[in-house]
Amino acid sequence: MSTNTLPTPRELPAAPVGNAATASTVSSRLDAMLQIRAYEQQLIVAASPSNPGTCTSVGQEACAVGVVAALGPQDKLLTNHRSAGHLLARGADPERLFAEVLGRASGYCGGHSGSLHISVKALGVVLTSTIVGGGLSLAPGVALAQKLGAQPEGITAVFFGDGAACQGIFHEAINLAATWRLPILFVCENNQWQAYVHRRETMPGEHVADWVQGHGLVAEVVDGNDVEAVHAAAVQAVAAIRDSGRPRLLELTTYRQRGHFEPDDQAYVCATEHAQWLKRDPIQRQAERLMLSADDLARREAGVRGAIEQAHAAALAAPWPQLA
Ligand SMILES: Cc1ncc(C[n+]2csc(CCOP(=O)(O)OP(=O)(O)O)c2C)c(N)n1
Ligand SMILES: [Mg+2]
Repeated sequence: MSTNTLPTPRELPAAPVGNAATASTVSSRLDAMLQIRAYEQQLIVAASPSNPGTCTSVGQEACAVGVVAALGPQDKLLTNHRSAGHLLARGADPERLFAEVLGRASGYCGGHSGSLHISVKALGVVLTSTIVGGGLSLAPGVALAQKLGAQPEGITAVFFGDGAACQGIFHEAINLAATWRLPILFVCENNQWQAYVHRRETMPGEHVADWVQGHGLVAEVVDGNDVEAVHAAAVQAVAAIRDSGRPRLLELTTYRQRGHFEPDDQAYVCATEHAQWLKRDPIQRQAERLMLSADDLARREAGVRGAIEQAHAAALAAPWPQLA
């Protein structure tokens, strides 16, 4: 982890052991990632066949858990089409998320959103945007409202992908945030893929963080598959934004383990690169940090999976919305 130094994913160091986090927070962050993984696996296996199109964040759970845990209740959050992890990390109820995806009345948006447009006012989740860069277009407005309104102590966190960063709106949002001194945490989950296109084909270098220095933003590249590294960087960035009122960018280097959406056979993916990234799985690394045996991890996974299966079953039994 270093400011604006740009290691390639394969050069990133192994997860540090014995950092400032206590064993119980390390353990609870593992559980939070397991919950996201179990929720998305349940969607893949049980929900997606009849509701195709879901975009999962399998392999990117550390980004969601590490960043969202650094935010306070007064902060706002905007997310993109891979939003389940961000929502669950923010405390969303898996049953209501399933209900939303399944079009049930008890879903967070009354079943009208599906997975791609969820907002949860009570959690400060302003928007899930399926329009790539949609969150970036709105984040300056949300942060300006916070700054001028009743929440001057709040900040806005906006999650977006490397593909969104290749759009013009990214540069507009960064420009406005820097010029107007808006309290925004830009979180780029650089997962190497932009739908079916590898980021090598659309980016001049490996990292988005390089592009914002001209606007005077502090930008940091972090190992996005190490939840403790992500969390430490996010805590620091959030504190600096609150203190200075100025925006910052975190670029989380990670990998989309599954396809663009479900189903997707990933025939276009390089098997070697995919295999290398599987070895950097964020859940596995956190389990290693806790020195869990394979059996211990399997037991924890099973416990989380049981709760997720129950949530899915309850959502399936929930009523459909009334037609107006
Ligand atoms: C404005 C716009 N253009 C294209 C699309 C189709 N599309 C959906 S996701 C996506 C890739 C986005 O890549 P990235 O921002 O890196 O996010 P990731 O899917 O990797 O999480 C594309 C091209 C869209 N939804 N909106
Ligand atoms: Mg991407």
